[in-house]
Amino acid sequence: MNSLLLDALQCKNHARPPVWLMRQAGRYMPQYRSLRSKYSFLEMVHQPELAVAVTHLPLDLLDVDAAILFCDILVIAEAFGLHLHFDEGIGPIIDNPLQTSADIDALPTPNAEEAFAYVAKTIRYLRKDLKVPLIGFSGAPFTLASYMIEGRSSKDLRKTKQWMLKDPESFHKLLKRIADLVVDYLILQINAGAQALQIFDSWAHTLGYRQFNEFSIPYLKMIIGKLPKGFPVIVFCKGSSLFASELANCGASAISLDWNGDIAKIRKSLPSGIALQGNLDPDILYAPPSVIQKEVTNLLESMRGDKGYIFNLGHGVLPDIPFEHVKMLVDVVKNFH
Ligand code: 1CP
Repeated sequence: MNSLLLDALQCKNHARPPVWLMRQAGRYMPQYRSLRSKYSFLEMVHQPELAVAVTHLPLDLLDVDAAILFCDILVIAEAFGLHLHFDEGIGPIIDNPLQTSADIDALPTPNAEEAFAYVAKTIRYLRKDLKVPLIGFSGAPFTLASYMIEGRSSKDLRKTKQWMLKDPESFHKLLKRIADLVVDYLILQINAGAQALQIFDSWAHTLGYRQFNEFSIPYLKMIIGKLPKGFPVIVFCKGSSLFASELANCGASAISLDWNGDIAKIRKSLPSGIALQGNLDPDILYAPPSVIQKEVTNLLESMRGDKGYIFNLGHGVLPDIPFEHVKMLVDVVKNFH
């Protein structure tokens, strides 16, 4: 059993850093595209046999040090009865986004065991033969609320921020409703066999410092506080280089850093005992192999000897990155001495 990731999450890894990548299973892989030509994205998420097969792709093709459950953060919105689909070239679309505080009051209280039985099944199948740790995950309340309000990807979250600023009370009510379901969902994943969890507050970087501390951090804290004590949790947001010290106080074992900050410098500013994951600019993977090799090596050198360092990108692998470039990145990390 490869325990590099779990060791690093405890800041006890004496070997080379573990490597896995956000969106390691995705469209940049010819094998993923081939499966995707037969099934919709949500079919692949909902059918445990398919989700297991896709989770395995990066293990078989890249030999990364961790598996991440193949699913999506937006299954939480779906469980709340919102009608979710993924359209070619657009991404996620919710046909009935939240528009008024009455819509929040009308949300059902989903039973996680029923709503996510397919996720538990996928995790149980995976754990039967995985040789690397399995990471489960969820979106964080602020990011999930933003999709539930915007109804699709948005760069500035204008509707969400207007709602948050005009009617903070009902916005908090929504965040709390989401947080409660996220807790049940993550506990279901732990009980099914997830060995670490990552919480994605991807769009929290749209918030200013005070709003981040009001609308993101308390919910991360609340969620992590309700998980079994000491269970390894990684928190990610874009903006994490800026908000690292706040994130270090929310009870997580690790912070996944975006690519804007100098990870070694950030390491020095944080209390000991917190692991750090990241933070190569995902666009570096467009560069020629010699540049990728140099950038990956520089990052590894800057964290040399750090017992709590996990190699990853600062955000997900982009769909049009050449597969061989990703393979090379993983090989460079695995051959680092
Ligand atoms: O068309 C396709 O084939 C689907 C592409 C795809 C994939 C492979 C989507 C649509 N989601 C996923 C899988 C996924 N999403 C994983 C699986 C495991 C892995 O990493 O290999 C994970 C962890 C996610 C998480 C996720 N989904 C996030 C958080 C991470 C991040 O990127 O910030 C977000 C924001 C989503 C929403 C989402 N899902 C898919 C799209 C296109 C989007 C929208 C992204 C956006 O708004 O820009």
